[in-house]
Amino acid sequence: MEGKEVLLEVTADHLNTGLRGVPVGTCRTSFVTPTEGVHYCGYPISELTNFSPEDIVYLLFNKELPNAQQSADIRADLASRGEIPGDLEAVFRTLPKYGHPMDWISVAIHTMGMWETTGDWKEDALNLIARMPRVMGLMYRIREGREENIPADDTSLNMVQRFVNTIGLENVDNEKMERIIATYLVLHMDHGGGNLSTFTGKAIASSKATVYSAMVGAMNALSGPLHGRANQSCLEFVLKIGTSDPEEVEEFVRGELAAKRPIFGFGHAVLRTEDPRASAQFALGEEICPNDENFKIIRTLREVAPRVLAENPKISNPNANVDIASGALLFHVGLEDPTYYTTFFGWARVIGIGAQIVDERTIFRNGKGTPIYRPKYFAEQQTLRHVE
Ligand code: NMX
Ligand code: MLT
Repeated sequence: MEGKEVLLEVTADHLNTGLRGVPVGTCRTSFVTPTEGVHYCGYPISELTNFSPEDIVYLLFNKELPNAQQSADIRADLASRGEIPGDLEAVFRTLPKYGHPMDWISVAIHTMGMWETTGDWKEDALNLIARMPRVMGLMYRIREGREENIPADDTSLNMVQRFVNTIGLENVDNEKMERIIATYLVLHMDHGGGNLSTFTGKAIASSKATVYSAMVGAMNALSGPLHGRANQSCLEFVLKIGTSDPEEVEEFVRGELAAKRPIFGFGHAVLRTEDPRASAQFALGEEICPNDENFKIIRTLREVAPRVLAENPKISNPNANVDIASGALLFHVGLEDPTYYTTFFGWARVIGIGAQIVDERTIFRNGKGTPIYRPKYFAEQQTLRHVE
């Protein structure tokens, strides 16, 4: 986008709205429309759900889907970068086990940045992406106290298999787990330029802090209950509901609203229909676990909650968002503790945010990068005078 075209006349009503609707930049990796949701490099997400996570890494960094050779090359490239350049297991062993997994992930990313930062935006972003499967597996095992006999990282495996190999859960269907996690990653990698974690990461990187520092800030933004941690809360209340009976589910939803608690898994700042990422996960669930108890509950919630939320005209979108179904699917394949769910979101977002940081730092303004972020705030008194 170029030139002096007026994109938005900023009025006092735009203040204190969390920048809703205020354009602040351009994004090369993805955009979100209110009705079709996210598109990665022009492809609606509904067309991408069956691609491998590595192929979508390629897409977000290169803005085109890979051919067979490029697909093999990106897998080999990521595998070659997979080794963590320090003893992360030792660092994890020092962390409080009651600390939230998102905080463990932030510590891991920051520590890896101290061990090795090249200063090249793309190198650092790809290195970090390549190391995340091992980081995730180690974080899980050590925080859960399963510290013995951790298998070596096998970089001949793909990213999802490396995680599944490291976490080493017994009595689970690894193939199903790989399918659920691969789809999860593809659906969650990117969501336009303005979601809070992405925006935060790019804002930090605009000071020319490192990819690692920027990503830690992004993960911290994602860890909030209104953003990424909603997937944890969503399964927590699915477990609390404990029934798929529509009347009881409705009573639960009304009770939460009366207690002024959000109905997690519903609503969105931009979308005005059900999020296609939610629809894709419901379709996957109908295929692999239609009779799972939690899945049955979210199937009922999907029917009941939008109707109840729509009674409040303030709520712009009463429909299901991305977080409604992911927990039930992860639970089904043996990842039963919702406290960890936001880390999967974080793992996926490292990819989209990494690609967006690379674009902002190396492509925009003819390669100079966008300047340091510095929006304008009015003093409250100025605002009041302005409004009068
Ligand atoms: N449950 C209860 N209240 C809601 C909900 C909901 N699901 N959705 C919107 N509202 C309220 C919202 O809190 C706001 O109240 P107030 O004016 O008192 O601040 C009012 O309705 C208008 O909100 P909207 O303009 O419809 O939505 P907004 O853009 O402010 O917020 C969310 C978007 C996603 C933060 C909001 O829908 C929400 O809190 N949903 C539940 C939490 C959730 O599922 N978050 C995950 C979103 C996905 N992600 O990864 O970030
Ligand atoms: C996301 O995927 O980041 C969330 O849906 C939140 C958003 O887009 O604002």
